[in-house]
Amino acid sequence: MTLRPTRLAVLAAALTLLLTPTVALAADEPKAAGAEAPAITPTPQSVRSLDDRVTITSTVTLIPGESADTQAVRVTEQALRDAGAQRIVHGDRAVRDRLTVHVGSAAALGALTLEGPAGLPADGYVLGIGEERVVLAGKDATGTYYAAQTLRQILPRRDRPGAKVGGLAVRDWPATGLRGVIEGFYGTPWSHDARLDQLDFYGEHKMNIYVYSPKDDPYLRDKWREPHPARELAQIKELVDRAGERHVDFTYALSPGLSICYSSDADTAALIDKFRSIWEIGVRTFAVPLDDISYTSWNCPDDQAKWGTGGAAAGAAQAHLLNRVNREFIAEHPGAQPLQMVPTEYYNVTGTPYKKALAEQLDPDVLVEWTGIGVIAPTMTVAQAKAARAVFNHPILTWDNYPVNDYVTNRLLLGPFNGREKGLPAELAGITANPMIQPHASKIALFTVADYAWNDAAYDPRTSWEAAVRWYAGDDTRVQRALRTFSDVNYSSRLNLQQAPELAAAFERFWRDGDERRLERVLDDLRAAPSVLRDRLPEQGFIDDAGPWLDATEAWASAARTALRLVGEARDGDGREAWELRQRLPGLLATARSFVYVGLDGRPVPVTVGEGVLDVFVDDAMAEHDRILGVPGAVRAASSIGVYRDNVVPRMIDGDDATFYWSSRAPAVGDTVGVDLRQERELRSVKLAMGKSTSPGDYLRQGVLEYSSDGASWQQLTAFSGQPDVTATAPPGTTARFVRARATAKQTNWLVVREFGVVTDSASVIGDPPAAAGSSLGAAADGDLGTVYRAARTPREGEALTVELGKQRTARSVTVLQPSDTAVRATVELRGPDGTWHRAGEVRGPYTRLRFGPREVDAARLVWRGGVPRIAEVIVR
Ligand code: LOG
Repeated sequence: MTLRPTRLAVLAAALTLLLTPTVALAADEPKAAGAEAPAITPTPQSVRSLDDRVTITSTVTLIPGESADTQAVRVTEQALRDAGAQRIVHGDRAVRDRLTVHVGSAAALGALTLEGPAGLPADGYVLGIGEERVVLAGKDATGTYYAAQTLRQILPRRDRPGAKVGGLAVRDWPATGLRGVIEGFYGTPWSHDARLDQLDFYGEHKMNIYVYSPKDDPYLRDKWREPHPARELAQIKELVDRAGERHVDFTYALSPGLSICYSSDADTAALIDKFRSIWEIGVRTFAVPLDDISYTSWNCPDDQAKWGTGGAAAGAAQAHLLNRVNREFIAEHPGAQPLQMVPTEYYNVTGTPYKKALAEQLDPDVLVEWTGIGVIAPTMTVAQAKAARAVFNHPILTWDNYPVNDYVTNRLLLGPFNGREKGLPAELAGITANPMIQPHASKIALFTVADYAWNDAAYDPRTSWEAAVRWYAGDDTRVQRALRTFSDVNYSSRLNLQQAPELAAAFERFWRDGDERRLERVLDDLRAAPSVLRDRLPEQGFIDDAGPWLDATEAWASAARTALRLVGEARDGDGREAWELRQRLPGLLATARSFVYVGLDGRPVPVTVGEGVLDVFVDDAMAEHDRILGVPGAVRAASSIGVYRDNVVPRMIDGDDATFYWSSRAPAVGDTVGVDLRQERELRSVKLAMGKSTSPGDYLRQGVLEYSSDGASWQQLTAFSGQPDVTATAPPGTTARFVRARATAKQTNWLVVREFGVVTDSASVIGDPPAAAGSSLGAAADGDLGTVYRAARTPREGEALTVELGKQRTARSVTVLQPSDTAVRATVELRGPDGTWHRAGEVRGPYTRLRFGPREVDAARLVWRGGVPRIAEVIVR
């Protein structure tokens, strides 16, 4: 019988740990500047230093005991060699002046007066160091193996004998029985080498289960009846062997739900036969996932005849199949572990006929996998786990959908496991985490999963994440910094809402205190991080995994760095340099957005890093430049709904009817899409073009068009229903800064907006030459530095471009901005109250700023003197 640690014991253990912040290091280990002491991970339940120390002697006697297997011995020997031992001699008694290492012997703890592992849960262990001995004593063979892993982490790294190791007592056990990973995502399955590497990693981090269930391996789902090709089977066998060596239960999962006939003897036999063939290669743990299938339609008429329809029928049919597997296969194979299953309703704890049928009819020893409340559960609580156990009436194994990214393939999820309540592991049969498509990049999050699953009481997401980054980066502090910086911009998920918490804080601080130098260092580090990682990260697989994200990070950092310089120059009054920098931003942003991930379907997906932080900083920097220049800035589009794929919100104001914004769900009452004109303008008309030929139904079925001056109180322009194209004309004199469409009914279709066109008083720019195609006269004075008036031809004698200000104002300057590669010459003139024009100066070069004493003006004009005009903005202030 195993003893579960009481909550109190766990707390006491956590306290012990808090009081011993840096556990166990070589007593004479010179600490490298900035380097952390080697940490035991996952965080052990209790660690106590003993008032003694041992020496790693040149020859070490190793005495294998009752719970030592070859792997525990192998890991121990390697750790001793790495610590400077030159010869390891197996024996059965201690030899004077030599360090003695007992592997798998509880009795040998006696000399250290340490309590043995008998009272610990499975996989627990005691590790004692002192009295010229090291004792590794597992509750079982896995426990001893874990003791060896802990020893490996605490011994120093030396190339000759003599290192002193501080006395130590570790008493350690896991918070839950099963801890590991379910390769259960859609998309490119992990490679064979990546899986082997993962199994090593699990063993080192005391994870003991790997579920082999990639959705896109045809032999596990679509073609579940067919045998694996010989080569693949040989690879599975290699994985099974490796898993065994790492004390990991290799779990073979077969998902027949897409085509199985539950009542068919032949299908049941096919399933069991396949399991049998897998048993032959050494697998002892099996699963039948039935997620992501339809249970409202059967695959054969016999099932309908036997069970009828509905959830209860589906539950009964699934229980029938699973019980047959359980009785005819699992029970018939001594040594088989409990069968696991994923129910079709895996994502909540709502009582339903389906769950009731499973609860009542499925054999009680089958483990039920559950993702928490929601497919990607932001939080998981003890109460929810209790409710899951109650509603399914079975032991619960969580299928935790973190850090899986198959639903956001544009993202890497490098933040910690978070939002899982303390005490949860004790309610569960175990925890399996569904990882990213990228195996190496998954290790940061999985490190934290292992830490939580082993010792939730001591778990702190942020601390664990920092430890994960240090561990993965290795000893080089520069690499540690680079990995931390990179992980920070890939941090957020549904479990960690804040993206780039450290970078966001640095930006916030900059906007508060204006310390450009400090932020410069942060951004320089961010820009350098990808190349530091490429050159020096020990695990190159990460570099392959993260390729496009590394590229994007470098490019975003360059854009942000330029944006920062822009703010600096603008604030220092160097308008010319600021304009020069400003013009580089669109290109830098385009590059930053150009890197793609290509998945199994071959579709390139633009990757994102630091979204909502880096992009917002660049926007804010441009807005600051706008503010200093005195322009309102580009019209902005907004939606209260997310974005489907790369059909981003700005596409509804790009003037291109072929591109569109596509929502990531159906609009609910109150959802809005709209534009911010950035200043109060005279509103003429609104034209909303929704739907598209390939999804004509994706439009707002019922809604209202509204406008507002402050974004808080809104006036209705018109109401609409049942039409994908909506136009409305504003009553004369209407002014607004914000215009939006608001849903007034719930609907099932998603939303496509091709264009959200708002026509404002645009008669403010007149003159010649006319604008070239794709450009407009208005672009010269629309408050948006990103749009350019491009003349269709060379001006004729006397032609001019006139900007009407609409009313008289006191002006002190005119600024004329041209794209840097333009060299048009023009005379700037201002119209005074008497209607006559007065020369203010000449336009020369991309940036012209003419200053004068306060003058009343109501218009400005550029009288062309040579070149083909291209004007980004004329600003009268
Ligand atoms: C799938 C899983 C997928 C995950 C995240 C379960 C039980 N099944 O909605 O294969 O990786 O969501 O996209 C799932 O979670 N279904």
